[in-house]
Amino acid sequence: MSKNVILTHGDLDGITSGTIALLVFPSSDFYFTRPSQIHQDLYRIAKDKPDIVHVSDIAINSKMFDELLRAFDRFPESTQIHWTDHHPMTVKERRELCKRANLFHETGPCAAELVYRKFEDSLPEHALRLALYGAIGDYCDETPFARTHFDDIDKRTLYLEAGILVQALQEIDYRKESKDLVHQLAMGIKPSSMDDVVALALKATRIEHEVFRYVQQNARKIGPVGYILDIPINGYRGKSAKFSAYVTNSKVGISARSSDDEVDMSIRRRGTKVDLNKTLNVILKDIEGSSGGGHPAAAGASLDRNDFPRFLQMLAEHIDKYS
Ligand SMILES: [Mn+2]
Repeated sequence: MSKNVILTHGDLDGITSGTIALLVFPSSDFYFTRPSQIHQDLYRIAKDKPDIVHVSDIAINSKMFDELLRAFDRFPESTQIHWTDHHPMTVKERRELCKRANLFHETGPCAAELVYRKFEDSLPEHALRLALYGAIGDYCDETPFARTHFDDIDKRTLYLEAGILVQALQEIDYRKESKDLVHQLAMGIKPSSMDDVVALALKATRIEHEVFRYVQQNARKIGPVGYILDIPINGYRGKSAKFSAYVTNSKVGISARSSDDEVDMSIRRRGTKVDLNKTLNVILKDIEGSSGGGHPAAAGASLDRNDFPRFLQMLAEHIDKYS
């Protein structure tokens, strides 16, 4: 039986890049995944011997890379694997991926832009808007591609439509409701016409303003690093990381959530060119059991709860030295 599978990330760039892939390969099975779990999903999917597998917006998790290559080996030769992504990867990772997958990789544009450009000739007109929503969602809206098309369509309207999605996604459980969203977007329905999504977006926006006030009153600062620990609401992590940099007048902001034995955090930079992905690669090497990475401007990490103060100290010293 012929079968196609799409795997993508749960944020807006993931949703839009996956939806564009769905327009290229209609009636594919659609799954959300993440860097730490992609190899397991591929293992599972390989059993069905699909014709096509399309992966987008999934960063390479260096610690899991060998597992990923082993998962590739489980597919029959006949399976075509497309891998489209914009997260940093090493030369070696790129070379290994190319051996088995049809790789389209650039840093700079969002994944949705890349999937759109790869399949442009076989896409309906409304796919372009999806690519631009993805660009806005991932702050990748200054590429030549994005600039050109923002000029073609009224960009203020595009930002409203994309903004509705960005905000609503703060309140949507991506494993459940996001699949409906994908199918509506694939049909060309505009976010402003999705009543439930609009209502969630407004609710999320009001919550966000409260989160800002909370961060303003509770953020702390160590040198050039502002941080907030355990905001009293789920989600809003990237946003509260940004806010904590701003309200403490810092170069880096962190929003951290602690559980019994672990701290998990989102990290953002502010007014500095320091590469957070590279910084984490350096610092986390010295912290056993930690993991993390992402983009130069936006990253995440998780580590043992007891290591959090030491991590903050190391990060502060590193930022002082390299920015
Ligand atoms: Mn992305």
